Amino acid sequence: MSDNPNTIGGKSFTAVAINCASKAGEWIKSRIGQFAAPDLKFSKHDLVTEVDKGSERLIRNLVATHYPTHSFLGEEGVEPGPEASAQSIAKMGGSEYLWIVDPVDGTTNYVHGFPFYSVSIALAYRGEVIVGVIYDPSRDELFVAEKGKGAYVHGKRMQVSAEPALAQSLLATGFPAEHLSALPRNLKQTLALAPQVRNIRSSGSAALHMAYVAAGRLTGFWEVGLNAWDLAAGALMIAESGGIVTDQNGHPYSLGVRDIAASNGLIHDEFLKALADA
Ligand code: 2AM
Ligand code: CA
Repeated sequence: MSDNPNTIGGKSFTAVAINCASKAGEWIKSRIGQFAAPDLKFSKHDLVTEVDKGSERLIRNLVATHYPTHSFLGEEGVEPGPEASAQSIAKMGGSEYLWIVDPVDGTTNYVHGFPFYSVSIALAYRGEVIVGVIYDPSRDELFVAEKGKGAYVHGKRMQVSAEPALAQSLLATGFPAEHLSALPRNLKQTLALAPQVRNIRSSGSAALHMAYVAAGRLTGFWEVGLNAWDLAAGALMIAESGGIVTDQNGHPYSLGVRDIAASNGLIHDEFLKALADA
């Protein structure tokens, strides 16, 4: 191992994460035409699962080539459902080095050809995120954050937005797939927040929404029932861009957080209160 804890064999963790995200992103994009076939409707799930799985395999293999001893948590390696997701984080969150990967964040968009999806890759050291990379292949935008070193898009330092209050805010959310408790909660929150803010977007990729908060394009983002692979990279990015990321009770972000509230910091108290009052 080299003297610098961020490098093994000369290649930095961040360089490997960037390489993985851009390779996977280009590959996903190259496959998009294949879903325009008429059999889309009947085999949608399988086809998408194949792309998701292929992207995850690519990233997993690349990470293992550089860091064979590191742990790996990918969305496609975990059984569906909140219990399995929470368990996997509880089990793996304490690993020395843990790569946390969403090989396609925004799968529904991807299937429909709506160009808002991403590859999200985080590296945690003993439970703390130290590298976060989110790649948007549709716009060829790469968002990169390193713990203590800032966050960048197109090599330019990111900074959260300056809106001082909800009244000036552009927020984003996601409508949860779980319709018994998460969706009704989100809808109540949306109903409560909509009249208080400039507007609300729901663009379908939690990771990209997080990157947009870091870049100052959104004032804040909230969602119910997400997983570490949707959030870990973006959470570091927002923190390194001067924003705040907590759960919806105001506890600081950690890998187990599922109900997220992220903002430029200036609106955070007001944002949390509005969510709690909903
Ligand atoms: P995905 O595309 O990787 O599944 C959209 O609101 C966000 O919610 C996306 O980031 C999406 O990630 C995530 N998402 C979609 N279905 C989900 C589910 N069943 N449980 C948790 N998150 C989900
Ligand atoms: Ca996914």
